[in-house]
Parts: sequence; structure tokens; C-alpha cells
Amino acid sequence: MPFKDYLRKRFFPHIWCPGCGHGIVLGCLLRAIEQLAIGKNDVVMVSGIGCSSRICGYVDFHTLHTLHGRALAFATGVKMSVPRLNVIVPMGDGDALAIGGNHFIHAARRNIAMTAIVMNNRTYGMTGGQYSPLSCHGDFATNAPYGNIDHDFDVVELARAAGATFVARSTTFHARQTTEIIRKAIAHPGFAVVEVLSQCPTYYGRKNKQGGAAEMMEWYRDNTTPVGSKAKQQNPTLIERGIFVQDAGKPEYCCEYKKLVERARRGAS
Ligand SMILES: Cc1ncc(C[n+]2csc(CCOP(=O)(O)OP(=O)(O)O)c2C)c(N)n1
Ligand code: SF4
Repeated sequence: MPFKDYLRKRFFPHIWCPGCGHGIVLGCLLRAIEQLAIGKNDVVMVSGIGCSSRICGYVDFHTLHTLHGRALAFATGVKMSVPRLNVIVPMGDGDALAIGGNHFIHAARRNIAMTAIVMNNRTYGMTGGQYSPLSCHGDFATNAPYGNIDHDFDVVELARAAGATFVARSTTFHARQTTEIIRKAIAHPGFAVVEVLSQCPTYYGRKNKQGGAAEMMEWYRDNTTPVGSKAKQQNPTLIERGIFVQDAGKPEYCCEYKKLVERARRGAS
């Protein structure tokens, strides 16, 4: 099915600002699903609240637009009820790692098969540009007019340490790579985390004098490098992108739960 048929056209025009990166992520996600030839009825998309979470409203899958920070908890319930479904959870950096941080690490720890996409614009876009746990030290935000004194999480390292079995990073500039990574993440039989650096020109870009959307995407081009490249050794400030973890060996949570139920039914301990 052409990816355009996955859209709920009646909900357009979308709410995103001109130049917002989230629409690029939506395009990559739909192309990935198209390449995997997954039918509309076999995808459940679950989101919280935020500009990024609005993706859920625009796709013609089964969708749940839930509470801020709680998308992974709802998604866990859906996946455990019907494990054959492809569960995809698009989240903002605030949604995933501030209010939703606990759900994030525990979903990773359990290795439940779903795809968590963290659309990292380093700010709370929907509520007016406050700093998030992914805003960098020294970044400016609506509520950090003298600079943010917190340090940011590294999503890749956090997901890896928490036990996620597929961990990757890309950017909206690298749309083809993002599509390919999301395709692999959806096909992965465990908890998959894909961080996508996604520009918010309206708040993060403006507050941090990064220019418009085009300049912000050029920054992604110039300040990232493929994982394991020599460029990173020469310039440690470069952000690596690519697949960092891909491990199909760890038991998946729904499979373990099914075995547990069978053991209980047999009366075995
Ligand atoms: C329980 C709760 N707390 C706070 C909010 C307000 N709120 C809505 S979206 C949001 C943050 C959005 O930022 P992010 O998740 O990074 O997504 P973005 O809008 O940047 O894509 C907040 C704090 C809420 N809706 N519910
Ligand atoms: S406020 Fe930022 S994140 Fe939200 S739609 Fe506008 S550009 Fe995108």
C-alpha cells in the first residue's frame, strides 16, 4: 500500500509549525511501514502528549492518544493483550525521558517488543519551549533565560544500559537513514529505541540562535558522523548516528509471559 494511504487525510492540515522536524519523522515512519508491507490493521500507534505525539492523529492505524509520559505504559498493555500487533510509540524528549523516564527504562529492561521513537528537539515544544532532560548544558529555553545548568541524558547510552536490544540514532537531515533504521527497529523482536534529532525552529532554534529549519538541519549534517567513524576520534564533539545495539538473543517479554501462563496452567512451578 502506498504510504500516503496510511494517512488520515481528514485531519489535515497538521498543527506543526513550518519547518518542524516532526513531519519528516512521520514521512520516514510511513515509508518504513510501507517497505515492510504491514497492513493498517496490524499496526497500533500509541502516543502521549506533545507536538511529536500528534503523529498519532494523522495515521490511519489503530491509534491511542493517551496521557503525557504514559504512552509506553498503555503500549505495554496493548502489546501484552495482542502480541502479534506491531506497536509503535512516537514520543517527544520530554514525554519519553522527563515525565515518562521511568516507563522508558522499565520497558527497556523488560525487552517488550515495540518500537519507541524519541523525537529529540531538546525542548518542550507544545508548551512553549521549556528545557527538557535532553536540553544541553548551557542551552537557552523559555524557563532558562540565563542558560540551562542541568546536563542532558544520552538517549543511546541510557537505553543501552537499561537493556534495550535495538538502539539507534539518526536525524531529520538523514531521512533515508532514518527510514532504514525505523524499518529495522519495527522488524526487531525486542524493545527498540530510535532517537531522531528533530528540529524545533520555533522555540529551540529561536532561543539558541540556530537559525531556521534549513540551518538547523545543516547543523545535524555537519555535527553528526556515522557510528565508529574516524571523524569521531578526531573530533569527540561529533554526535554519532547509526545502529549502536542490535541483539536478538535476549528473551522477549510477551514470549516469557506466555511461557509463564503455560507453566501456571500445567501447575508446574
Ligand atoms: C501530566 C501532564 N503534565 C504536563 C503536561 C503539559 N505538557 C504537554 S506536552 C508537554 C511537553 C512536550 O514536550 P515533548 O514531549 O518534548 O514534545 P514536543 O512538543 O517537543 O514534540 C507538557 C509538559 C500534560 N499535558 N500532562
Ligand atoms: S513548537 Fe516546535 S516542536 Fe512544536 S510544532 Fe512548532 S516547531 Fe514543531
